[in-house]
Amino acid sequence: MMRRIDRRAFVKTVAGATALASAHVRATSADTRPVFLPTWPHGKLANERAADVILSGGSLLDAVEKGINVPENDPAVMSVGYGGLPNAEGVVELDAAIMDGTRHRAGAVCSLHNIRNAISVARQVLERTKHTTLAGEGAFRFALQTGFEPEQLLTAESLKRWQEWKANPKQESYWLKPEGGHDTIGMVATDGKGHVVSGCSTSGLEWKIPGRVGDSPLVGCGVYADDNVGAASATGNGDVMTNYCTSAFIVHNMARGAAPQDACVELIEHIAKTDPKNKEELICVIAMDTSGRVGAATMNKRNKFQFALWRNGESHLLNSVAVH
Ligand code: SD4
Repeated sequence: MMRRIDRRAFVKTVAGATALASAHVRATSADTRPVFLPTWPHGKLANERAADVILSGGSLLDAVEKGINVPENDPAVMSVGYGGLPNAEGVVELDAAIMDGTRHRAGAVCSLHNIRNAISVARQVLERTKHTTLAGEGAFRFALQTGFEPEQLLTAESLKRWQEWKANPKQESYWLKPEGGHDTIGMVATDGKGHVVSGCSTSGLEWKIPGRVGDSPLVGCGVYADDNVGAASATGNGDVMTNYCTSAFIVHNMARGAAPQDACVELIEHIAKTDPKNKEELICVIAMDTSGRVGAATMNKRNKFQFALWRNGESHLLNSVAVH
């Protein structure tokens, strides 16, 4: 086994990532245990919660939902749930989706306000309605009907940041050009028995035009899961990624035989090829097949992308391969 420091440097290369993926093939071919793979460093705490849920008898959907609730509840994570940075009018609008690979069905909410656990509202859409996606006021009223408590999602810190942005005469806005930080949580997971789930939750791009919906709550973009193949999720500039149906693209690549790592890299290369300007964008994806092999890729070295891998009780924060 490589020491962790060597391993992290190693996976920065395509060769390293490919070898890492192969190692996961070997590690999981006889494995019937769960695997969780969320985006960004806050994914580590999400993994701990997800693992607790599944190891104490909860379903994989429960585990992914409860795992994603962790950054949603954490005001220090300023792109998800409570404390997420607001839109241009100072209103926090959340997007989330969860997809069940067994039923090939998702639940999703877009532009949800005043409810912190958007992924849990998305889960209720999946479990209690014949719809897939609810948006805006309808999503909010549905959340109230299904027992969620309304609350102010702005914290003192996120309000201050919005006021500073508003007061800045040189403020960047989406009428001009996208800009900003990211830390959406996307999570793909398997129960180790061939079942996969994909979940994603975000407050979207800060200072977005009110009503803007990103990739995260869109089936095939922020989430995709199919128990015949695997699952994928995404984080980064959703205004670009939505145009590529990122998660469906990756899962369809895997269906044609690509390993999760190769499927992620192929998607990134496709995005760069169709428009070379996209090489500058933050575009990050994660994937897992039904045997627990994993993949992750980001567009460029400028934007470092980390993901948290939980397997066999061990959790590691790993650096994704940068394709360009
Ligand atoms: C969006 N993809 O709304 C999300 C933002 C994100 O890390 O992933 N940030 O475009």
